[in-house]
Formats: sequence, structure tokens, C-alpha cells
Amino acid sequence: MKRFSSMMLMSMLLLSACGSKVIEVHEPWARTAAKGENGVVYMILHNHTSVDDQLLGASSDTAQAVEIHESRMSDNGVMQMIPRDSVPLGAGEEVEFNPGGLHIMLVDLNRDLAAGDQISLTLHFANYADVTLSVPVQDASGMDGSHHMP
Ligand SMILES: [Cu+2]
Repeated sequence: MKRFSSMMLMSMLLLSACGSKVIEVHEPWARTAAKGENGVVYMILHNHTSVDDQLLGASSDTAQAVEIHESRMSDNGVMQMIPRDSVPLGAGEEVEFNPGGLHIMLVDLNRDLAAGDQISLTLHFANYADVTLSVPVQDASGMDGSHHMP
């Protein structure tokens, strides 16, 4: 079921977007989490425009704050989350937000995020207009090794 809906979403995105001069968000999803915890959103940003851009931040009514983070292994082998002020998104480029790398952190959720929910997330860019998307919440506990790593 999960596979089916994300494939449907992908083909919808492909049909609607390829060839047009837009910034596309592919395969967005949020991890299940409880109120008061931090949530996390992953996605792929694809800049189909001919203008270099940057993601400057995001907002959502589900959390007290929304931050761009990057998980990185420190020199002594500890996984750390580093806040990022911006993420470059050059013309024609694709940037992946995925477990163990870049992610959108929903800081202090004001509601539970349950599998099957949809949350609203608005992305802010340096040049491009705001993009508001509906992000499906998925239970990632079956995903190999990555589920305890933001
Ligand atoms: Cu984080």
C-alpha cells in the first residue's frame, strides 16, 4: 500500500512537472512521532529552473519551530545534527534529504504524527516562491537500521 501510493505520487509529479520551470519536491514523507517529540521530514528537491537557488527554511503548523539539519559523523565517530542556515540548490540540481543526511526537523510537535496522516509544510527559497506541500506520515520502523537516526 505504501509503495503503491508513493509510486502514484511520483507519476503524478512526473506528469505535472517535467519540462516546466519549477522547483519540484519529490517523495516527501514524515516519520511517525508523538506530540512533544521532534518530527523529521525527508524529500528530494529538484530545481528545474535555470536559476541557482537556496532553501532558506521551512514552516509548519505542526511544530513550535522548523529547522534544517544535517546529520554528520564527527571525527570521533559520534553522529551529530548540525543546523544549516541554507542548502544550495543550483539550477538543474537535485538535493536529497534522507536518513543520515539532510532533513527538516519539526521541533517540539504540537500533535501526534500517525501513519496515514498528512501534514502541511511550506518551503522558503532565496529566489523561488514559497512551496507548500502535503507530506504523508509513514511508519519507518520497518526500515533497515535508519529508524533511530534522524
Ligand atoms: Cu535534526
